[in-house]
Amino acid sequence: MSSEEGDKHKIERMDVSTVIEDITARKIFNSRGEETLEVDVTTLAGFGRASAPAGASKGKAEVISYPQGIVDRAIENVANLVAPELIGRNADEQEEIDLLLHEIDGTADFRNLGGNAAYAVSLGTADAAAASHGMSLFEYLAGYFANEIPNPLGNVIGGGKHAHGKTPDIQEFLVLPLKANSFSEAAKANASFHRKVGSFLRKADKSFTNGRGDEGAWAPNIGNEEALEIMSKACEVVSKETGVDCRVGLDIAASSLWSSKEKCYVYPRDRVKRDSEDQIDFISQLVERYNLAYIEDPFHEQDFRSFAQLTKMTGKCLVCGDDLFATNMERLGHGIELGAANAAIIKTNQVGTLTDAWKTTKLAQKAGYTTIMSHRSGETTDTHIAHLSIALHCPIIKTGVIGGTRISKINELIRTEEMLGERAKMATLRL
Ligand code: 2PG
Ligand code: MG
Repeated sequence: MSSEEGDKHKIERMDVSTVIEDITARKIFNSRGEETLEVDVTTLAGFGRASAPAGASKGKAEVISYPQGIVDRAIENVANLVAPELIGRNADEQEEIDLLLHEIDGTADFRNLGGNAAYAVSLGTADAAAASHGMSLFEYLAGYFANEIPNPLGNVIGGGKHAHGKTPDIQEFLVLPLKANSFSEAAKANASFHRKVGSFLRKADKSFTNGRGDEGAWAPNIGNEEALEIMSKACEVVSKETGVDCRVGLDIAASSLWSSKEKCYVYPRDRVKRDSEDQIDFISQLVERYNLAYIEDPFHEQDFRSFAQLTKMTGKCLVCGDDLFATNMERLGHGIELGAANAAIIKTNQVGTLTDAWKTTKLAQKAGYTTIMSHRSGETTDTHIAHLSIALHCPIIKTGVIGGTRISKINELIRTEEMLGERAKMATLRL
């Protein structure tokens, strides 16, 4: 765009309260103590702020978080490239702002600007626009009738890349409370579940020190099946105690286990290697034996066909792509064609902007996929994904059970439920 056209564009919007007056980026820290970036967006009538999360088990198709891996470079880019372009524009025009971020970057994977810079600017802008209108983020994005609260999918036992030492090979053992009357009730069931599993672990291993992994999940010295037995037992007990039907889910994060050299999945803790066929058998048996409600990334991120095979075999269980789709429309489109899954993880920082995440979510929902708004293993106390889960009509939010950076999202949904009052409704799941 020529500078003349740009100025005209800016002037036309000068009388609006959502005109962007300032954009500032700074370095802060995430829950792992790693450097991350936070962006402030100031409009004439409001202020917005967003900080970027970070993955430990990242999909290869994700955008590049930072130019050459350097957070400072992304901060400089916001100051030198983004702010001059965006100041004077209207924060209400999300799609236009996000398109500009793509233009400024000029690559398909945000390698110049940094995907996390794009993320924080994109979300910070939406946050500022909402504040300028005196609205909460989800209402600003989706309107008055957005009233469905997601079901919380919570990490209870962790292993893989989220914990170290002799923890299970599978990255996440999750609980999904079904048929709760309210979000508060579901969150309470998850917290009881986490506590109960802690007490079972202490009984099973006297030397267990209450250690936890990146997302607040217990990080015990046990194998995969032992962890599943404990999860199952907790389901029985907690479902009875709370009246909420608790079910088990898994994030295998299988790309972390896949050895492209050996062409098999290597489970170091369990001392087992499984080729693709063995992996399909193993996973489908787990689904049946433990009545799993949810299975994420059971195969490595290039194996769309095994995903499709499992999806056909497992009936109602949600077979979900995270690293597989990387919130990327093209990859999801390919998956839909092949029938690779029936659920998709939505992580905005895997694609960079809110508009991109929104488009991928719509595509998934149009194909009948269950969409799951998700945190990353490295988080800040930001609460935006709580709002995005409602605004993008995701019936599930995956955001941990305990720990400050997880509870911040849970508590925001409790406040939102209270604010919606009688209009609040738990999203229904076909499970
Ligand atoms: C995942 C996520 C979040 P990470 O694999 O689903 O639980 O982990 O952010 O490390 O990719
Ligand atoms: Mg995952």
